[in-house]
Formats: sequence, structure tokens, C-alpha cells
Amino acid sequence: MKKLFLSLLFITIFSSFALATSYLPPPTKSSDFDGDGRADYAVFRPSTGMWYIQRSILGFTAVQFGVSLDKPVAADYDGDQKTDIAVFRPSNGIWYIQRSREGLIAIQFGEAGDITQPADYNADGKVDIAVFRPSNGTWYIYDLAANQFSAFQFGQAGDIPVAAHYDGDRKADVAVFRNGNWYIQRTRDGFVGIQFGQAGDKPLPARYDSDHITDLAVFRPSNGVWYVNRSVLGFTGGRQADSLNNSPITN
Ligand SMILES: [Ca+2]
Ligand SMILES: [Ca+2]
Ligand SMILES: [Ca+2]
Ligand SMILES: [Ca+2]
Repeated sequence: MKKLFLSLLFITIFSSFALATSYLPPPTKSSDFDGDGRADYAVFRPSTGMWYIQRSILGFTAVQFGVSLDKPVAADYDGDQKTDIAVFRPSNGIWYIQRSREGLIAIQFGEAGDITQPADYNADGKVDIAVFRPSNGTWYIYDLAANQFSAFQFGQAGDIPVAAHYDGDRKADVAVFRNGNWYIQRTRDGFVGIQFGQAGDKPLPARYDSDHITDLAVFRPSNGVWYVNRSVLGFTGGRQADSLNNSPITN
């Protein structure tokens, strides 16, 4: 019954941008709201500011946090292993973060047009606030815990930022997706360019398998299929994409 409900929930939510498809996004291992080490499935409905979260231990919850046009940026900002509900409001550039351990905080960082890229860039166990500004190809990163700011150029206008953990150290790597090409500045293994996907695809890198390396993945609106390349380090180029479809929404 729970599985059926989840499936219906995801069909409802994702059908809004999945362009009439029966395919579901593959499960990822990126959110854990109750801190039990198992992924929880969550969706944010921008029209109402409602969060719907299926937690592996604590069960289902619906929380109102945010307003229409806010962008969800849930992550573990206070380092207690529990994902924190959070939104970025483009109209005022403010991040509203409901931290599970350290409480609510509101921080102005970024502006309308910026693309949010929260990740743990310095491996202190806490996700850092970050945005990519397409107009100048610049990344702006703010380490909330240490109150340190950094900015550097990587990418160009039109790129889609896809920061994630691509080389297995604990520092997030900045990266951009450009018409089917991934340009990744890895903190340990250096720069790499990988072709995976094509122009028009929507990149959605995430950890789809059990290692700690982010897998390249794209959603192709034209046919409604997700393509996942498990483990970027093992990819040598030219290999047929693994297609995932109708993955059961289970933990
Ligand atoms: Ca969990
Ligand atoms: Ca937390
Ligand atoms: Ca950090
Ligand atoms: Ca790294």
C-alpha cells in the first residue's frame, strides 16, 4: 500500500515536467531526512510551498516551507547527517534553511538568475551554500560554518551546473553540462571532459549505485527516458548508455 501511494505521488509530481511519460526517475541516495542512513524520497511543490517526504524510519510527512517560485535546496547544512529542508528565493536571493540541529537561518547569497549548487566543497561534513551565475560563468561558494567566501570562473553562459562528487574524495567537484558534454573539475583527479547525453537533455547526476561516486545521468524529454552511466570513473567513452526505466520506488 505504501509503495502504491509513493508511486502515485511520484507520478503526480514528476508528470508535471516529464512530458507525458510513464517512466519514473531512478531512485537516488542523496536525501536522508531522518538520518538512518537510508534514502528518503521527497518532493517540493512550488505552487504551494509544500514538501512531501517519505522517511524510511519516521514515515510520511507533509511540511509547508517556502512559497511559490522558491527553489528547493534540501541538504545537510549543519552536519548532523540529517537532510535539512531549505529553499532559495530568487526574488530576494535569500536561502531559508530549516536546520535539523542548529535551527532556522536565512542568508542572502545570490540573485535572480543564479542556479543553486549546494554541496560540501571543503569536506567538513556540512553542505556549503553555492550558486552558479550563468551570465559570467562564475561560481560563488559560501562556507557557512567557517564564514568563508570564494568565487571563481568555471563554465560559460548557457551551461547547466552539475556540481557533485565525481572522484571519490570528500570534496564536491564543480562541473557543467553543455550540449551532451560534461566538463568536470575534480578536486583529486583533475579536469575531465566526458560525452554523455545530447543537447536538450536535462542532466541529473546522483549516486544511483552503492559507491560514493556520482553517476552521470540525463533525462531526455523527447522520449521520456532516463539514461544513467553508473560510476563515472569506469566510463571510457562510447559505451552504450544504460537505460533505467520504471525503477520501483523502494529503499
Ligand atoms: Ca532515511
Ligand atoms: Ca542537518
Ligand atoms: Ca562544507
Ligand atoms: Ca572531489
